[in-house]
Amino acid sequence: MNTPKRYLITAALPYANGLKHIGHLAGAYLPADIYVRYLKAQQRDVVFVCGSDEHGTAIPIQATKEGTTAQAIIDKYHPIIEQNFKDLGIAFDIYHRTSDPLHHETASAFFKNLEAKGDLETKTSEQYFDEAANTFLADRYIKGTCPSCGHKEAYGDQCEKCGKTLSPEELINPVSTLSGQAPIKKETTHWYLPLNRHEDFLREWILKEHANDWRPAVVGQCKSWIDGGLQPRAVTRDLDWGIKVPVKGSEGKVLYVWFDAPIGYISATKQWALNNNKDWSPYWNDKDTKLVHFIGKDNIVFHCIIFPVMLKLNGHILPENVPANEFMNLEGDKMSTSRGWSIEMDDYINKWIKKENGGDGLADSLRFYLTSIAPESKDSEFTWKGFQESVNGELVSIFANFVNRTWVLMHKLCNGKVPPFHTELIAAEAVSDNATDSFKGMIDAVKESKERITHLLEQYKFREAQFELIDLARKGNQYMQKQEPWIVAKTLDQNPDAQKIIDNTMHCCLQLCANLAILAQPFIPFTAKKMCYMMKVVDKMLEWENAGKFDLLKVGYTLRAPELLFRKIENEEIEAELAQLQANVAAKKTTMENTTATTEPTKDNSLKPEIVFDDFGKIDLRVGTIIEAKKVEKADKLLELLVDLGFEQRTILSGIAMHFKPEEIVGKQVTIVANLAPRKMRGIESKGMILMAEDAAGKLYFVQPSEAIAAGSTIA
Ligand code: B3M
Ligand code: ZN
Repeated sequence: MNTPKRYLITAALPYANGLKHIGHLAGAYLPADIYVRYLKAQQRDVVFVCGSDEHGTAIPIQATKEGTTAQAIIDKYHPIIEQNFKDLGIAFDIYHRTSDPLHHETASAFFKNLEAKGDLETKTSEQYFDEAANTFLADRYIKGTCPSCGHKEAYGDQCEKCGKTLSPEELINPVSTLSGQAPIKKETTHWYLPLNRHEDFLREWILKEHANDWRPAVVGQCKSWIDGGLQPRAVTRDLDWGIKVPVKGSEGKVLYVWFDAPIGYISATKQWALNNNKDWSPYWNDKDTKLVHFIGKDNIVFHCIIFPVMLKLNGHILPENVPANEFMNLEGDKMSTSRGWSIEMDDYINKWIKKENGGDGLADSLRFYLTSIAPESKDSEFTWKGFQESVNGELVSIFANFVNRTWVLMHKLCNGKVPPFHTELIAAEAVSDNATDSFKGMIDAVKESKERITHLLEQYKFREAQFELIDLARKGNQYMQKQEPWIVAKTLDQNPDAQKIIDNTMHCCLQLCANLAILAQPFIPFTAKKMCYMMKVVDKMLEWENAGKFDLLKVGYTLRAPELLFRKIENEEIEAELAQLQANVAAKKTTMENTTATTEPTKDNSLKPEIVFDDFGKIDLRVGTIIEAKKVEKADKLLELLVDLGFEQRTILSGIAMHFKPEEIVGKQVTIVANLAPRKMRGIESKGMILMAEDAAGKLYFVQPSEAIAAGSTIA
């Protein structure tokens, strides 16, 4: 694409149902902000939109937890999250909210247009209904036993124990969370977006046009969705919190949250335009606009498949890229607010930034570390030790150290002014392969760094781009170390050129600092601003086109005293954070399975006689979930198990009573020989067999899928 006329950059709208953690920050908001700051430094026409996602069942459910109303929940969390982003330098042009009337209007009009054009279908089906509460039940309002892991409190959309995505129909013994009663099935009509009609378009647009410029993981997820067969998606729900379906005869129904939320990007743009006396429409309708969605990987389908179909049907432009990030883990485990295993932005801000003067250096410290471990191509891991090493090692000892030495020496050896530079000495510089040997080498190094950083940012490779920045600061240190102006200063009496040599070195270091401020600005904006203050230049100097120039600071100009850019992170601070995390975990203990083998290797090589594929093909192996287990009377070795196979539950007897207590194994997934002829033992009919692994010491293990999957899944 040639340079677009304008950019519309979005970051996923966070649910306003609670505080957001640094994994969210690293996933969508920070990379989006870096990209936007870079584009703005290029003087491009950019609008950066975000806001609160205030619909969906997540909100009323949080309200029930906090004993308040849905409205009170969004009014509580929206401003906190908005302020948290500001404190961390995430500079949206607008932080809107989907409860705003402008959004309701926009989303309603969008739906009406698709409905009027025949782009939606209606379908009547049976759904769970709570007779006592006289309402249909959204997935989240139904609880029951997880068919995969046996967890008794699984929700109708997901089991929070094993993480499996569920539909309410899959729950065993479903009950309504509103009345506590078993729900009945009742007919209801909903609107559907028939994705199946758009398969050709999606294949062409994603799998052909964007096969190479989108991240492989994004294209891969889309491909498996498309190959899995696109189905009509319901875009309405029976719920009383959300945007009313704007069609007659749809009382009690609202737009599905994932239908209205992405339209929130459009409403936010409209509100921004109103606030700034601009026209919103070209940002969504003109082909010369580059639209980019920054999201986490759990939102890929919505942004790459469903929303683009909606956009196309409503006559809008499509995203040019959707640079979704993978997840960031924390100290060896998945980040999760509900389990207490996370660092909330709000917490970090209160503990680290607000407590000290100049604390915004610590906002940049967090930004810097998160970008240095950005999960751009695979999951990554935040550790407090890593944070300390990154800040102390790269920001303090390399970046800040170079700037600080430059300032101190400039005040000491050049009267606090930008020294002149003496061309005649530069012309006489020895030619060297090493950039850090000479003034000329350093100019080239800056130009090359700028080129590389620009290229990497254009490709959404923020982690590598930031690495280049630090590398340039490292070169600055090496250059200064080689020139040793403090040693040259000792020869001022003997060497008539000494001051000139010092001037040139310091001139070079100062111009390099100005360049570093420009290139650092997208990543560590508070620091870039502080450097402008020290240099007594206006923010305009930070424009990208200035990078690579070596006359940014005027000769003879008096500069301010150095500011503290970054401070060291102490061991005690890190230890306190780790202790805090452990305390949270102790409160909400999670069990982690030990997956490392501790047993002896087997020596048994007596394989059974060879079989052909057809022999094997006769065996029907399935994944089952043990939902009940008890001892069989007068049989020491036998357990009587009730196993869920998805399509049915059956009794299976297994000779494992000497190895497992019944209560230990409820919820476990096992491998079942499902077509084994039934057999009676102790008067009980056993229908199938459970496969067990046995180690050299005779200990038994279940044969399980690597992650919990739907009961009844086939094994072949
Ligand atoms: N609120 C889900 C999430 O926060 C959802 C994103 C909406 S983006 C339009 O992960
Ligand atoms: Zn489960």
